[in-house]
Amino acid sequence: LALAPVVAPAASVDGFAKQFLQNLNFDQGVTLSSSDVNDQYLALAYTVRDYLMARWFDDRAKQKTQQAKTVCYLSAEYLLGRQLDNNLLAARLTDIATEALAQCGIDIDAVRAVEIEPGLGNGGLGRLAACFIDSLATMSVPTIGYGIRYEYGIFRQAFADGQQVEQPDAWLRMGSPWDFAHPEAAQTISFAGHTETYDDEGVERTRWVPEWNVLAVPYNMMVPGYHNGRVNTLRLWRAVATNAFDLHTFNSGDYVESVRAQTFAENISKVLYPEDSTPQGKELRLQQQYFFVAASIADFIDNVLPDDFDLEGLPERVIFQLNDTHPVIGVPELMRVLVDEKKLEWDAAWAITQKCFAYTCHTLLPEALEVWSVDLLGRLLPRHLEIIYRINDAFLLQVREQFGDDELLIRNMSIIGEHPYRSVRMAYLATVAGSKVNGVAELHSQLLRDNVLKDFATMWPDKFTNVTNGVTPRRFLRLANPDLSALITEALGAGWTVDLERLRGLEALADDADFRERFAAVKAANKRRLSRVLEARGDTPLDDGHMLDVMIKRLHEYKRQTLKVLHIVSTYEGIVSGRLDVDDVQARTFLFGAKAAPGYGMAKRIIHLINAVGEVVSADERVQGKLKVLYPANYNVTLAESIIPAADLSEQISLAGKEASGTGNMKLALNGALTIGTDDGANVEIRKLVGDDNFFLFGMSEPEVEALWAEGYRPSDFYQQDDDLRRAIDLIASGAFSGGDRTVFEPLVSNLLYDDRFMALADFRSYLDAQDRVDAAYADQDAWVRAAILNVARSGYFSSDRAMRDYLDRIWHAAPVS
Ligand code: 26V
Repeated sequence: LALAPVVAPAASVDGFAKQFLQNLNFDQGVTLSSSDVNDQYLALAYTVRDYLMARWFDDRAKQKTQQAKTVCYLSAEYLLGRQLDNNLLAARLTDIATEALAQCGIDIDAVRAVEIEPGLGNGGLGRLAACFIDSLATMSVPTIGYGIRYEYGIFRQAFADGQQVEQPDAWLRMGSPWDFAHPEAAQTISFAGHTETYDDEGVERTRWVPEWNVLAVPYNMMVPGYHNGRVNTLRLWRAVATNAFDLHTFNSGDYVESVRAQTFAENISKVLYPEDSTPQGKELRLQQQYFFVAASIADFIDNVLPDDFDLEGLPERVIFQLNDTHPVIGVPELMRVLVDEKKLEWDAAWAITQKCFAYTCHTLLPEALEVWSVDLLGRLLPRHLEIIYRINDAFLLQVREQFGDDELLIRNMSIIGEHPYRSVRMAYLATVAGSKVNGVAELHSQLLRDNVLKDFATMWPDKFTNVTNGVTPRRFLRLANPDLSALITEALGAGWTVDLERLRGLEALADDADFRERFAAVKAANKRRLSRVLEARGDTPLDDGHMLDVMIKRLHEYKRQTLKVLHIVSTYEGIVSGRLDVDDVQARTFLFGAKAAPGYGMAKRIIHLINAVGEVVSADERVQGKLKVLYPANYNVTLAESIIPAADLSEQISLAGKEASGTGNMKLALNGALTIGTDDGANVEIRKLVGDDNFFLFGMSEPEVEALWAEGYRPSDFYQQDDDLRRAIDLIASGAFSGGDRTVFEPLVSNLLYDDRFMALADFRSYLDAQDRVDAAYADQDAWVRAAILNVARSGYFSSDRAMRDYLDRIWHAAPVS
């Protein structure tokens, strides 16, 4: 009996209903009539799981026996979004489940709505990881996503008087049906202590004598491929104390002290990105990173590889992809495992390690490049610091061999920085150790080679490559935009979901008036759907006939939400001063979605400004309802799925050279929004593909930005020389949006006038001109819809399936298994 294969329940409405009711009774412990919607959600999730389970067992068993190379994606973030719909779709169960629940008298939409999304990421980087594991499963590539099971994900954002307040994201509160805890497979992860040498049968070796341990308990989640029966694994680690509870102390009455160890250990996976401005915060962050990476490497070697595997062969069996620098401590960790534990020679271990890692860089901002103080790293991971020093010594020797004794170059390239304090530069460590280093869009990869990692690119030109980001068409087109999906399928057949270049077939239809009409009807329906979603959240619904102009992304100065605000204020000022005839103004709704880092003061002021401007502009009768500003709180993946299909205009307005790629830009173009954007990140590639006629380009190019910096940028000059700009800024400064109080936005205004690191004022005129072109284009609805269709037709390149093929061919040298 133990050998009997696990079989999925019958894939019929009756089979599904039976399984669902069983799960409701025996797992949730309720009857249908006594169940509430959360019981129903959980039972439905269990049922979907039941269908996927047999395939999951199968794929995991094969992983051990097959010789295939496994992609281990190491990421501190996975911004998964809701799971139910995605998994129903992957398993072809959507219709069956809908019907089965209807037979039980349950509306599946109501059940869908109660799912709390796991927000285990901050933004683009975390969502990218989620898109990648979806594509890898859909392409049947053996993959394990490794990360952290944060108890609290990205904070919930609320507004109080227009200002952001953060609330904890207790996403596990109502149960977590999609993951499976395996406490029996826990790894012990060590910290601190010291190192010592010892004699190992005549060989001098080093060992680490740690001071304390925690347990890393794996939680497995299914990652089903789309319609291919493959189920990969996302393995997230939770920290648990080794000896949680001190009974003796408890009995003596010190209840707090008795659970101290538990609290301390469990803090490691407590919350996503805890504030890292304090030393304690920094230390916790490094603990998190080492915790999940060490657990993942040990797990792969102990549990995924066959027993007695010869580690010389490791590079044929695994690639550890480093999603930014967060997992880079895995490099010295693998060295430690190979040298100290498995007793390989240093050089052999280093040869293996270099082949097993590849590194993706996701930023160009110097302040976002991670460094760890030698002091902290040496205290928390003393053996790893020694290993890093040794890697660096060998590396710098190599630099001297190749470039001579150029001390300045040595100092610039050293993995150890000296100023303002001795630190380990994690991006450099990753670059030295990785077999490949990639940026995430063409421009970004070029700037990495030319600036950030220039000397490394000179040393190892072949190490550097580009893989332009992508997004999963399953979640961001098929699921988020069912009506457009149906229209596309009707026109092109169903294959586009896994072969997005097929969207090219829509180009011909852009000239078909009947198709344009149907496409426009879909957009209108999506706006009505978004409007209902907003209303249900307690937000303002949309007005009919408005262009929907969206800026949805994290709040950061380099992304320039302020530039968007200046456009709104300028238009508003034009109307109220009478210089603009309100009848000539295109009705627009400006929709923002953005969270600011809790400790990022300026970003929070910008949120306050958006809300303040929105309140005044939306309500002013002189505007006659022509301009509306909406800022629904707590923008997340779920809300994005409603906004993106409804959008007309996509704001991608970062200062050129600052946005590594962007992925929201891709999702919006794919759903038929036209982009107004700078030549930055993947915008460059979007514009090339969709064509200049279907994209509103503005602003300085990256070389122009450099030139203006070199010449000396004085934002106040732009303020003086541009009447519209001056009037917009003066209006903000006057207190018009702060009840007459001029102090509220004063820091923001002086920052713009005297600092403006991201050159909003320099690009203002060009931006306004581009917005005029947008208005003119929107006035010709037929031409606009044509351009929107062409955006969809030409965005197939931005599928994360294509991105995965690029990684497989050029970086991982791995392949799908049949
Ligand atoms: C982090 C920090 C932390 C310190 C303060 C400033 C700052 C600024 C940015 C970041 C983000 C770094 C990593 C990241 O999330 N990059 C994003 O990755 C996306 C996926 O590749 C890409 O589309 C975005 O353009 C990029 O910002």
